[in-house]
Amino acid sequence: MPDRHDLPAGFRWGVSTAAYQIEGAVDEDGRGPSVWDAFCARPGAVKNGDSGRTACDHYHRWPEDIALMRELGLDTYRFSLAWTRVQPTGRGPANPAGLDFYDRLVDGLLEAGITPLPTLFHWDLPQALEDGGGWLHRDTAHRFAAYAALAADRLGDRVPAWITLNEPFVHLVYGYALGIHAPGRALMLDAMPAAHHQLLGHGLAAAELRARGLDVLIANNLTPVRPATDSPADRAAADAYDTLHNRLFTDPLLLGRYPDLTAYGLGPDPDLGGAVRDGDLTLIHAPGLDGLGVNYYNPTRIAAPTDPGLPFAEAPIEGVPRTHFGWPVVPEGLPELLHTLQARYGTALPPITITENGCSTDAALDDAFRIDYLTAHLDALARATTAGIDVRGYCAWSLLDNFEWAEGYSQRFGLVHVDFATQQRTPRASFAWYRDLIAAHRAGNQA
Ligand code: IFM
Repeated sequence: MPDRHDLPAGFRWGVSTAAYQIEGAVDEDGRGPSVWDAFCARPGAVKNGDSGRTACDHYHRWPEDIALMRELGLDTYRFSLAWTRVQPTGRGPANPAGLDFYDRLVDGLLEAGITPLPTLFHWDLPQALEDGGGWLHRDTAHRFAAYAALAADRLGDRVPAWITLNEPFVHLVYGYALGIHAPGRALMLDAMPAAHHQLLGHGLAAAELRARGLDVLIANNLTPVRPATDSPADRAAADAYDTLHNRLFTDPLLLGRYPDLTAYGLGPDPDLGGAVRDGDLTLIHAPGLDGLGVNYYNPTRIAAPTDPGLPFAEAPIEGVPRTHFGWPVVPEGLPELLHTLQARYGTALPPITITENGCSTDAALDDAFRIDYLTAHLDALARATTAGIDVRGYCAWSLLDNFEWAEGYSQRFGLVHVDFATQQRTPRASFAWYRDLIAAHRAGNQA
């Protein structure tokens, strides 16, 4: 049975983070407010009233964090740029001091032998753009492309590949449909224009990146969807959920069309609340993708709806371990998902990078749970690559304990423990495990 040591030669090892979750320094060097600054200020929005105001203070401690990455022996560091450092209001000329930070970070990474893999948007929209409608408003897509161009102009000489958006599905549903993430809008299906405008922003930004000779990826949260039973009603509900979670973003990107959203009352050829205009799907599809980022955490079990407003209901997954967050641990869901993508998209599927995978644990340094979690997922991934799925790399979520959005600092995903009172970083047992795995895999492939 293949295991993690059988991942292909040249496989690239990494970790992932995101700007608002680690940087802190929200008022420094001209950074403007983002939707997450505003959301955290709303009473009751984030557990314990936490915010990313200081987070891991990575803005000042990045040399120490790069030293940790160097010790891990990483090939890749996936991080995100805070749009409001580059453009404090989301429009207009670049703020040089904001770009200087990423310039230093990129140089530091390269000096440590680590390839920077930036994400342009990991949910921290400039508040000024949100005030004008945010992703519900078409102009935000054009603003995003202009920001991408500014970032690429400054960093593109050293950064070969860029991820446009992180998890547009989660941003759509949590941020615009349910309101449990910033910007905190609870619009349910009226949120659909925010799906289309994110994709349009991706397409326009991708064209800017391509014009500069840069590679383009997008990262989404994907999940294998399992019907709760074999009944026709549960299977239909699972199909409906799969369409929303997995196909709403991936079909336009890879096939140039939206999936049939009849189950949501939006029709077989949906215009997403009137947002889709002639030529948009070409703009989204035409730039092509050099890679698909897959963020995998768990499968989803779906039953027939109990709430008449939605065509599905989530059912619990029983009999498996659970992370500190309560998420089910199902490593075989990862190859299941990758085989589904392969079957669904065939030759349209670009090479895959696992851009996030990991678990939250308690604060302990001895995180055997995380080691078991990562081992099982990487073993499962190796079964998929051995079966012919083209996966080029893996980024563990996350390097550091960090600000876990609405959960504040209560969920710790780090290979490295962070004491948020002192900012002391202490590598956990999983850190040494990951370092040794990377070294062993590399040595095995050099032999
Ligand atoms: O922390 C998040 C990250 O920002 C996006 N993907 C899932 C992670 C864990 O919830």
